[in-house]
Amino acid sequence: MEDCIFCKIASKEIPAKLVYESENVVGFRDINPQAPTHILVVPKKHFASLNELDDISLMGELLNAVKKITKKLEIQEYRTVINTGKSAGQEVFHIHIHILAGRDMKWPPG
Ligand code: DGP
Repeated sequence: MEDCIFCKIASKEIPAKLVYESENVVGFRDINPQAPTHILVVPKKHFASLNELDDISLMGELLNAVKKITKKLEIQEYRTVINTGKSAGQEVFHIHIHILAGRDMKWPPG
């Protein structure tokens, strides 16, 4: 999608620190990390949020990518977050799973 920053990262139009790539999914380091390790996992195809993502197989691929990335980075304890909608904290409207690790997490999240 035009003017979508994560579409541009997925297509390598703009650079990012990639940690994972498969046919349909990329994982890269967050530009503004909120933990010592902060990775974003996104589908290459544009879906604005979880509300628009209707491909069950791709949902599985995204979670599988989380498992592959955490295994590769030797992370055993981590938090995954999907912000859906503005009030939930979503700023980039291309669905992404945050992987946060390397510090103690609070619950409930703010
Ligand atoms: P969210 O608030 O859930 O929409 O998270 C968006 C995240 O995307 C936020 O943690 C910062 C990150 N981000 C925004 N723009 C860029 C970018 O150009 N490159 C990278 N690597 N991360 C970005």
